[in-house]
Amino acid sequence: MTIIGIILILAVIGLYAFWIWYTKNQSGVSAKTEGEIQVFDILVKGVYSPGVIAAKLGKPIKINFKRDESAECSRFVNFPDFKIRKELPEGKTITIELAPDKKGEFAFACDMGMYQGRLIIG
Ligand SMILES: [Cu+2]
Repeated sequence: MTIIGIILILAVIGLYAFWIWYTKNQSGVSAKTEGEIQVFDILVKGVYSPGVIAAKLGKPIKINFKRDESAECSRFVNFPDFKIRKELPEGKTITIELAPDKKGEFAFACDMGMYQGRLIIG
């Protein structure tokens, strides 16, 4: 096999891995369930990680935000569709409880919109 052949195969594998990663990021990380509750853990450090989360309609949702940084920008998180604005003290885990009554995508963000996330209800 030639070097070019090997490079081509590696490129195809790389593209495939990227595609899987991209698809997962677009469709959202799914919840861990605690009984009937859908639970997500989001780390706030430079970004929301994960930034896209996916839940099912009809079961309550808890999102645990842990802000592991002192950057002023991420101090508050907003869920405009639910009229929620919460402070995230550094180093603490703050839980936000939601009970969406319809399917769709609901954005969440810091006060300035630099940190962006999406909750997908399907
Ligand atoms: Cu901000």
